Amino acid sequence: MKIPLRIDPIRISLRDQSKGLKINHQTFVFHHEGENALKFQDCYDLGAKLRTFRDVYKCTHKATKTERSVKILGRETIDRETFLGKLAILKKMDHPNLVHVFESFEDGSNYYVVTESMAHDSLYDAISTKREAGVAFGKPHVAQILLTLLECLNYCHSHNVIHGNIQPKNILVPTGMGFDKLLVVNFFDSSVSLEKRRSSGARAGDSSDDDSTDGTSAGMGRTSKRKTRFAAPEAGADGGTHTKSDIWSCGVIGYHLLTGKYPFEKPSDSRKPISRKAWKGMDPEAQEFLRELLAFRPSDRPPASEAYDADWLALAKSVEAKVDSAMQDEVMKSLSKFSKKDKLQQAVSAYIATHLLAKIDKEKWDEIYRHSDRNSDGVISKKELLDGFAKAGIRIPRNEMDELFVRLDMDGNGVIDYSEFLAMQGDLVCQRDKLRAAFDAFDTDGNGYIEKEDLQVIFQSPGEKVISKSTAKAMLKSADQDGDGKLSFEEFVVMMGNH
Ligand SMILES: [Ca+2]
Ligand SMILES: [Ca+2]
Ligand SMILES: [Ca+2]
Repeated sequence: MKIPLRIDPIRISLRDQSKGLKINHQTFVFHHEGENALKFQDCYDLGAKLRTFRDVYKCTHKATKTERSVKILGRETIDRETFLGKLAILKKMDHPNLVHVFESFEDGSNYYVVTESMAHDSLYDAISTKREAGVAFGKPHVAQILLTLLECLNYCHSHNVIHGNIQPKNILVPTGMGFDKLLVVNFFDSSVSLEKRRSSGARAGDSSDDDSTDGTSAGMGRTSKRKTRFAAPEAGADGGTHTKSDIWSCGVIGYHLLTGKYPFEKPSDSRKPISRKAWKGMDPEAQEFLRELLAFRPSDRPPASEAYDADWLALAKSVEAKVDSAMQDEVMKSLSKFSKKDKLQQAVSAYIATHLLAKIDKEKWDEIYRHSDRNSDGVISKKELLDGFAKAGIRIPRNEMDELFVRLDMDGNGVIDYSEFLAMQGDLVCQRDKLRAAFDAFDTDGNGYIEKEDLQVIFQSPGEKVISKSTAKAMLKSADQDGDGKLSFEEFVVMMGNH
């Protein structure tokens, strides 16, 4: 018997019917609330609690049998507005080193945030495992961890998000993978959206001459905790509220990984200058780099966009995974030939890229994405794409390039985002088992065909008109080979193969 998947309606504007559908990584991320909404328990089997987190559990998505993680927050621990604010931050993030959110729920007692699986090693466990496997953990690995962290923070900060609680506990490494695949997690406890603070007239925390050390929290319903050893001097017990507080935390992590010690005895000592003794024995290059990150005044610390360029981090190169250049050329070639997909193909590709790929599926593609993102801001610009083409020996006339870029940039925000990049990789998204799961998701009533009515369910935004039957019909038309007005699985596979 088919377990109904019931994708909830897509929250996008349909003013222009199917032409106006903008599909991006948030397209299928729903918040289920209200009496008739799906409940977490309808869709997931709850598993064991994850060791490293207070409130994160394993869970299995019933419909696709995939393993995910869920953070469960009691309603009494966070007010609803705060919860939705944090959720909005998480949903906005689309980066290889950040976990993807699938959906969220609320019921009478809890909030549930379902993400890709977080059942990974903690940073320290990953280091021990590597050591036990005979890998000499040393400066290049520390450099790789810091480089990846800073790149990831550069993405967050350039999207106006402060993590606020960067510490080893909140860094995971998928088993068997390099530190460049680490995941920065736990945005819920501490993250701050600068946009929100700016719009509410609060003082923005990232202005470079703002040396506020009062550590006022942005009123995000935090519970009081003890300040950690990784927290910046200006941070309160609830975390940093300044982009530069994240930078400081990277400095402490680097210091700790290199020396096994902390630059201070007690967290409260971070308000005093670091003693000269603390730097003894560290090589001068590492010292110079870490001293900058650990500058007392936030304005004296470099922003993430500069910090990751530091000479010392070049050490990471020796342990970086080699990008498979043949595969990279292949990816570039397929991008250069990327033809306009219709909305249904785009939607299916986006669904697979965001919902059905595990970290291990994406490993090689992540490397190419990262490699193509020359300035490490987490997105691929037109210029970076051109450079990638040039490297692969592909020449594209300027006017064609503009057209191509419009096709590639599915949501029209002017850059190629991580999920867009993945969705465009036919070899990645068109594996048969993935196609099967996507077909089942789009066949909302489980009758074995994707029909107009299924699309009306899928492409429906709350409060807006359902797409018309004729629009839905038109969306099916090009793939409907036998003309019966609906798509069988085989027709669906052929449609997805046309890339
Ligand atoms: Ca870039
Ligand atoms: Ca885009
Ligand atoms: Ca159907």
